[in-house]
Amino acid sequence: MKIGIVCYPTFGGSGVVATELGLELSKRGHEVHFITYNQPVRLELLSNNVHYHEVNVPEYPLFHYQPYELALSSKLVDMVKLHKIEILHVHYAIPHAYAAYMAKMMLQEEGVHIPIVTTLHGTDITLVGSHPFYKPAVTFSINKSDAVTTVSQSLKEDTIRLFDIKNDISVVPNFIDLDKYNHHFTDCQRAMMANDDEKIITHISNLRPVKRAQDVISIFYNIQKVMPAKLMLVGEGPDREQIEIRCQELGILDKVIFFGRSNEIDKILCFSDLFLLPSETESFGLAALEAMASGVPVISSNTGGIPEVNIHGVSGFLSPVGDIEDMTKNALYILSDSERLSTFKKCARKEALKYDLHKIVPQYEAIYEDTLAKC
Ligand code: GMT
Repeated sequence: MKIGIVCYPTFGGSGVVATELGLELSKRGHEVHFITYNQPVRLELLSNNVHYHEVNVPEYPLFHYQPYELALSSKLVDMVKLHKIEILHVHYAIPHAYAAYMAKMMLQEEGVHIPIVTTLHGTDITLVGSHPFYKPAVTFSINKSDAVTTVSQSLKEDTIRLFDIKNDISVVPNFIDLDKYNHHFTDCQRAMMANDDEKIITHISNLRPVKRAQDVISIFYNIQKVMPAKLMLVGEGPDREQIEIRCQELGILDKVIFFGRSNEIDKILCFSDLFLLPSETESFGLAALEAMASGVPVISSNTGGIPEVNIHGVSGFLSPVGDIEDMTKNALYILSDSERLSTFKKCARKEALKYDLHKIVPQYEAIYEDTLAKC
C-alpha cells in the first residue's frame, strides 16, 4: 500500500508512535510518505520507501496566525496526486483530521478518492479537543474519518463520553520495538551516572503541568531520604525551571540529572531501577511502556489508560493522582529488596511483550485494508 502519515514531528508520544509505525510499515513492504512541518525526530533514515514531504507555511504579516491547516491540506492534495497515495493515516485530531478531510473533499472534485484513518492519542480529546473552541471541528472531523482508532480502551470511552461520535472506534494500543530495548546491563554506562549503591529513578516527559513533575520531585525527595538514589529527568517543557528551583530549595540538585530532549532514551532506561509517571491524565503512557520494555518497574497514577499498561502489583504500582505518600511507599517497597526489585524488573519486561510491534502493526494494516475495501 502507499500510505501517507500525518503527525507532529516532535518528541511527543503521538509523533513517536506515528514515526515508528511508518518505519515498520516500510519494512513490511509498504511505501510510506510522512507529511508534516519538520522531519520527525525519530525518522533518521529515509529510503526508497520512506519519504518525507515538508509542509511550508510562508510567513505573511497580515496573518496574526499562520494558516497551517490550509498549507497542510494543500500539501496533502499535491502529495496524494503526485505519489498516488492510497490512504491517509492522521495522528492527533487537531488539526490533522480536519486538514485531511479538506484534502479529501478537494481531491473528490478531481475524481480522486482518498480514505482517512484517524488515530486519537489523548490530549487531542481529553484536554485540547474537548475545549468548546475546538469541539465542533473535532467532532466533525472524527465523524468524517473513514476509520477511527484510539490508543487505549480508556481513550475510546473518553471520546464517546465527550463527543457525539457516529462511527465505530477501534482500539489499537501503542506498541514498542522490543529489540531496541534489549540492552544488557553490561552495555550501559551506569557508572557515569551513579555510584553502585545508588538506585536510579527516571522520569521522561514533556514537563507540562499534566505530567505533575513536581510530584516526581516529591517522591524522589522521599526516596533519597531512605536510600542513596539519583533522579534522571528526561525532557523539556514549561515546568523545567520551577523543578530546578524546587530541587535547589530541597537541597537535592546534585542528585538530579537533567538530560533535556534526548534521543537516547533506551540507553538511559537501561540503567534505571524505577520509572515514575504520576500524570494527571494519560491516555496510554508510552514512556511507561518504554520503561517496562527496558525492564524498569513503573510507579504511576491510576488515571486514563495507564492501568491498561502498568499492571498493579506486577509491573509496578498504581496510586490515585497526587497521592505522593502512596507512590513513595510503593517505590520503597520495590527498591528496598533486591530480589523483589529483580522480580518486578522481569515482570515489567514480560508485560511489555504484549505490545510488541510485530503484534500491533498488523492491526493497523488490517484497518487500512478494511477501509480501502469499504470505500
Ligand atoms: O503526553 C503528552 O503530552 C504528549 C501526547 C502526544 O500527543 O504526543 O501524548 C499522548 O499520546 C501518547 C501516544 O499515544 C500517549 O502515550 C500519551 O499518554 C498521551 N498523553 C496524554 O494523554 C496526556
